[in-house]
Amino acid sequence: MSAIATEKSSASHDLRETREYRNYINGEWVASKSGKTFENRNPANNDDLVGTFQESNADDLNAAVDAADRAYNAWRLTPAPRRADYIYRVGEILKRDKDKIAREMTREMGKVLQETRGDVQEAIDMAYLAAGEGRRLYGQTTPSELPNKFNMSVRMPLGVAGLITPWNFPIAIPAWKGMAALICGNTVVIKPASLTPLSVVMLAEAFEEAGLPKGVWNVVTGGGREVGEPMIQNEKVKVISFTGSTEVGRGISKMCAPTFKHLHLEMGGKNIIMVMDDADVDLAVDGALWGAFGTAGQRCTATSRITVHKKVYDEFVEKLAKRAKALRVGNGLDEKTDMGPNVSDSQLKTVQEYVGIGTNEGATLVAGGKALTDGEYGKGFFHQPTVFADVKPTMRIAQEEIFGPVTAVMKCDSFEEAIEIGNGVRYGLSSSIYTRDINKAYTAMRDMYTGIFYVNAPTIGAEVHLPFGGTKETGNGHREAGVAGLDVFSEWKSIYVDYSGSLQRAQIDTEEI
Ligand code: UN1
Repeated sequence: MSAIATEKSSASHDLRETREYRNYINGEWVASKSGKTFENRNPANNDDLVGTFQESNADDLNAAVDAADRAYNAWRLTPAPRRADYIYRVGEILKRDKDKIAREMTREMGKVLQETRGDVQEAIDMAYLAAGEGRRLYGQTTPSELPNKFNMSVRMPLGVAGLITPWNFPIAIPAWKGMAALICGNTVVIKPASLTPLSVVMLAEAFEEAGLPKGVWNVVTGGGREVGEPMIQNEKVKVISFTGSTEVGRGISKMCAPTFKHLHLEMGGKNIIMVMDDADVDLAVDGALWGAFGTAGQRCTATSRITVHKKVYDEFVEKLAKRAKALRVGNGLDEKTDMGPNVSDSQLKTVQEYVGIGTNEGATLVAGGKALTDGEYGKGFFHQPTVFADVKPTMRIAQEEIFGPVTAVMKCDSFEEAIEIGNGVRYGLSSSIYTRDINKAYTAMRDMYTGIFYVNAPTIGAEVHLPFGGTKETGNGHREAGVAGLDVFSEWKSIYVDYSGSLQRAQIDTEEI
């Protein structure tokens, strides 16, 4: 309980006063036409009201889309290096305010300060990456098959980009999506998760301070039904980028299909660490602990499965359980806390439900397994870091995304079996191997069908300059961040310039050899 007891002293400074926040539409902070607001409370302490936010409706959303649509032409025609200047400036502002923003984010969604600082850092990294792209946005130039003809391809923007963002990376993911959209020349309307609207408001404040032209970046808070669906249905919105559950993503996919609206989906994961018999076991335990319990397991990339070679299985399980039990759970604003709360009561309930499912399926609980409710814990949504051992790959806890501090350890007999278990789920986001055998590392690198793969590191920790996303039911073939992320927010235009002064017919007027 020590982490909780000291919370007040460190949490009391530097936080914002509770107040009502508004939507950001056409460069103005405006109230919803609904006249309604919703509350956002600290998941570590429900007495702490972070703020109230607009419970917006379709009218608000459509007003934001109209503003973004009106701003589009001028923004599209602004040279990309100039667009980059604004984004770079946002990076500088975020850097200046990193600690302040991180504190608000911890208060808003619970993860520990080190991690919310990392979240803001990821947005800063993305700002610099996107700003750099302003001077690249490379297309191709190619020779033509005909004389006196010039061929090239260029990226063109799509128009208004609609972003629906999650609560687990409240600023990093809006930055991945939004900055890539902006640098390509799109304007943006963003609907943040209702559990973390303040982080996206803070990002909008940074864009406002950077002097971004009115209407280029708009924020509308509210529910999926009331704001998200009208966004998907609005024909002026040319691309939707969504991060969230596979279930919701499937629904969005259906809504976009009739009009062929461009859609980028980043959804569930059931990521695995594979520990081989030649691994550095202590290093693997370090990785598993961080991968499973960082962000209280609430990352798409969280290590929710581990398979361990039978020769080192007992040692690994014993060490992991011991370390998991020693983690200090508490308010993330306290620097001594290792793991914060679940983001909401419903997430906590899901975790509890899965602990029940795992127990009934016959897995062995070797660490945790309980919600924390004593004293100050009772004001939040805390759960113990939980490790199940003796899990079978077919069990639900080894197949379904839990999105909480629960990991499932399975024994395997061989490298080949590890790969089979690893690929034996419907998701394909991230996977990892711990081994000292370079041949095994490379074979796994080739054979694991996931969008992200790590060697001797856990399943979390992607950097912004490489593509982020996954295979199978994790995604729909797109990636965000990196240069690949630009593909979501641009279309290719191939251009042929014939300066021969005569009609030259491709495929016909070429000389045969
Ligand atoms: C997510 O889990 O949704 O790779 C994003 C990572 C972070 C991003 C995670 N950089 O774990």
